[in-house]
Amino acid sequence: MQSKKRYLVTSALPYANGPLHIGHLAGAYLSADVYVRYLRLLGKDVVWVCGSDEHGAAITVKAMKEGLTPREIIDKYDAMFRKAFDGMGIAFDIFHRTSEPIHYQTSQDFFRRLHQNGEFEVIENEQYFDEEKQQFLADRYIIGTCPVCSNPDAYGDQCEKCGSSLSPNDLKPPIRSTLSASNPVKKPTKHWFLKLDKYEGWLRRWITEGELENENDPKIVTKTHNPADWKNHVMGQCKSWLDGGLQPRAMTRDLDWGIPVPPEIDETGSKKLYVWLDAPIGYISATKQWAIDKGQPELWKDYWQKDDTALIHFIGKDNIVFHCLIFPALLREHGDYVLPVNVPANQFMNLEGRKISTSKNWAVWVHEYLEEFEGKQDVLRYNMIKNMPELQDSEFTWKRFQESNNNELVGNLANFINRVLVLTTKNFDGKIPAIADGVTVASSDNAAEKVAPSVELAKLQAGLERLGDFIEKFDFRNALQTLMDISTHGNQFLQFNEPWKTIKTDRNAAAAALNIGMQIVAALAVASQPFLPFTSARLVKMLNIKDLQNGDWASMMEKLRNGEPLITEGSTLGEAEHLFTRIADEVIDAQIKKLEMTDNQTTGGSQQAAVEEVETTPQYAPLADTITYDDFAKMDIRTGTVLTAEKMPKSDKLLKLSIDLGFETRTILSGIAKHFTPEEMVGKQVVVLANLAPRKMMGIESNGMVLMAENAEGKLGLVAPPEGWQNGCVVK
Ligand code: B3M
Ligand code: ZN
Repeated sequence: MQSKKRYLVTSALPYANGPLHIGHLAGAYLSADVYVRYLRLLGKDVVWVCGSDEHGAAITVKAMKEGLTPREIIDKYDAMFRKAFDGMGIAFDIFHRTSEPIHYQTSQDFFRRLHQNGEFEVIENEQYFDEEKQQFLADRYIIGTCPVCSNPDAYGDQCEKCGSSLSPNDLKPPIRSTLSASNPVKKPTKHWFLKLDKYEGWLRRWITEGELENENDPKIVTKTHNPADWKNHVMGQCKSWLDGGLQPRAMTRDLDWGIPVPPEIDETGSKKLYVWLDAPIGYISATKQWAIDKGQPELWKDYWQKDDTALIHFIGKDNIVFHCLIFPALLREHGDYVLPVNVPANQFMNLEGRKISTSKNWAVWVHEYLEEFEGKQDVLRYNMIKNMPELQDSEFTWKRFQESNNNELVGNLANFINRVLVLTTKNFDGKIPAIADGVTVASSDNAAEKVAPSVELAKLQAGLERLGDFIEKFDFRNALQTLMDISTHGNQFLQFNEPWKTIKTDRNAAAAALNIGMQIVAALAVASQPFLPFTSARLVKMLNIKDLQNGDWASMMEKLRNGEPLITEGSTLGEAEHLFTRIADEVIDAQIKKLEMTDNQTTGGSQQAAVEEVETTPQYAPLADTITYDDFAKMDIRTGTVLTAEKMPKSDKLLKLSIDLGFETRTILSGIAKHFTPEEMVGKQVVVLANLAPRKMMGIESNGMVLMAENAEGKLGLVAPPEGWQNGCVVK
């Protein structure tokens, strides 16, 4: 956990040019919501800001399309955002707007200060100009061929097909204007460029080593963060940008819509601030507004200017360079601002095998979900968190949505809670029963064993600690799994004790089992809140305990550490109701049909189109650092055949393989148990890194590594030698 005094959490400001879809939720919002809710329950000082991003060509393009003014567009989508976030229980401290006067002022002041500090270089260069429309073209208005994936319809700022960030000069011909049918020409224009190249040195040291030199005295170095805490794909993108060499970057644009460059700096009066300059400053103006609303207008400074603040940016992977390089450079060169301690960017969530696409209407829209699945916000939240694209792109499918609702939320969580509550209500008059002498648990050989209640409470404590650790590491998927494991344990405990039977034969035993069951339910009421806040609130009512407050997680852990119960005997329960209900096939089929219909309208409905899109839009891991041939030649890679394969006891990841390398037989432990059964592996030809230093895992020495290819979904495939090749051949 960050040992900082206070937290400032930001979520990417969504462009107010379209409604929210599940990809947004899974990216920068639900992740931050889980994190912030948890911090609040720990009693931490945290402010979470967000707002609408209302400038840039993203807005004007949409306005043109809908035949509305930019103002009408931003008002429309800003209002929709507020409703959708609110409906999903995404609880920012403030949701602001970049069209607010306080934001104009903050952004212009920021620009002025950078100008005074001499951080800009005014450069005249050639830019695309639409002669028919008599205007310079924003990057978004220029279309050409993507240099990375050859998509012929890439925009001048980004290719929506492969996600690469681009600039107009990267595009290959034919270059087109979206404003008219004409081909744009290049014309000189003048802009203010941030000297990013000058900051490369400190940016690299800061990001990759977590060290920041004092600007006046380079001998004074501050430790800022542990680089190992940053996600690999985030670090990888930063390094590849740094290795590519940073270039000066224009911070102004020739546009009608946007924040004017301060008039005393731009004598033409026509230049606007680059949207990627003003948008992240939106985090600052949002914090200012939050402080004003709180009646303490100076309070924002604590969060932005004091070193004991942990600033954390939640974003999607397409925004990494702006949050890890450009905005930090702006903050530091402006002076008086903290830098982020982490930027836990998520990757993208796909939908039913294809990239989510607003323009093609291939999406699950949050406002529609809220209408069609009334009261089921937590089902979507559960699904999104379970499939959060934390390290890799992930996928949402309606079938899996249904399965996880029916099997996990109904079958596990709701079932456990309902059984405990109903049995207690029925047999103990709705009051938490007492434990007379110990509780019965399963011993290691599954026999009944009587233990002190504190033994069960200690298990609960350990589970909750594990859960919290996962959240602190931004590993929300495993955190959610741990929550469900606690519920699974509760079900197993009930099943073992069978209080519905013992109530007739041994009332004390039934009482003890239900008391422990209630402790687990009480823990779930708190621990589910970051993930399933609506469920948690209902559970609180059913338990008849007071509404959750900041710090409740901390006091829960304190009680457990002291061996005290979370809910005391004799307290009266509220009324039990079902927390989740099954979702029928028809409901799911209707959603799938709805998607197929948009598909028909936009692509002519061919299944082939769907397949093609997946196949042509793979996501690539960032390229590793360059090595020399000598580095490569150090590796001794051989062909081999798997002779035996078995599961390692107590491990769900490892398979123990014996592999014939021709000249000898090796034992290798391979982390592939989730991908291959032992039976599948026996007889397979494989490629082995044969001179890897031996490593002991779970008491067994592993001698080498079996090579695998990993695809975008995280699936592993064997790398195989040509069929029938003998074992022991050198791969080079
Ligand atoms: N509006 C891009 C996006 O919506 C952009 C984020 C701004 S964060 C300061 O993905
Ligand atoms: Zn591309």
